[in-house]
Amino acid sequence: MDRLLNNLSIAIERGKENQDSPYPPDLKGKPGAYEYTQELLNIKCAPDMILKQGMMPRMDRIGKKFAEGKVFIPEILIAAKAMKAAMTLLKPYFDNGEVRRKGKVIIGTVAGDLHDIGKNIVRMVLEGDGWEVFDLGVDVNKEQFLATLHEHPQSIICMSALLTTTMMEMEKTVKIIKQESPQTKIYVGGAPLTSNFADKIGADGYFPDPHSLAKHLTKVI
Ligand code: B12
Repeated sequence: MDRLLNNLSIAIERGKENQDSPYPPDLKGKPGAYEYTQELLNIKCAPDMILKQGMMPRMDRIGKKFAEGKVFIPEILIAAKAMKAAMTLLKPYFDNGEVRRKGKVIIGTVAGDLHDIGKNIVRMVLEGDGWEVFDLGVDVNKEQFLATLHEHPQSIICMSALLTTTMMEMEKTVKIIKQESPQTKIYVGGAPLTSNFADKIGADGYFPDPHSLAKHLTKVI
């Protein structure tokens, strides 16, 4: 079992999705994250153990390296893709409550803004870190954030903005959410943002990258 868990974590770090995936070339034809996860489930390894020991540590390592500038966006996206392939097999166990998630996160790029590359990375890293994430996509207005919060009242909200003009939309969204639900935590990110800006608009924090957000969330839950 340990060998399979280790192989799974290597497949995730190296971005080997499944046996058919051509990348990385030196692992061509070899099993990937999907097959190792299936094998682990076949030998009755607990889904929770697969997530916590086979998947999360390596995603965490990649997140750290990314924050330190030692790996770049393609590596994160490739690893997240492998993680996603493996997660399709674990999803039924999450859905039936056999594996506990850390909590719920609602994420979106704010109204008027179509940039979603960074937001998608944040989503993938949080999913990989054990959160259930509701991704509302791009151009999300305050009413959409609020409506989803009504559906999932215990959620944390994460907003992304890449344009100086749409940063202002964040302010309006934070205001309306905090008016209705002052206890809801709201975190913001995106290249033009700063901690000062987050304070000014009443958000609970700004994080420059998904890893620092994930680390913070794990501390506060
Ligand atoms: C790719 C891109 C586009 C693509 C977007 C494709 C897509 N699907 O996202 C397209 C071509 C569509 C586009 C369009 C436009 N763009 Co553009 N775009 C960029 C570009 C080159 C890269 C952005 C990016 O993806 N970066 C990589 C990601 C990974 O980084 P990131 O988004 O910052 O995310 C990281 C962190 O910020 C953080 N993060 C992000 N969100 C969140 C959220 C939370 C909660 C947390 C914790 C962290 C976090 O984590 C991520 C990973 O570390 C930037 C320039 C640049 N170098 O940044 C310009 C840029 C953002 N665009 C710009 C502009 C002006 C536009 C347009 C208005 C251009 C035009 N005239 O049409 C339109 C606007 C469209 C719209 N309404 O949104 C300007 C913004 C200037 C400003 N100050 O407002 C920039 C800075 C370019 C420039 N130098 O002028 N763009």
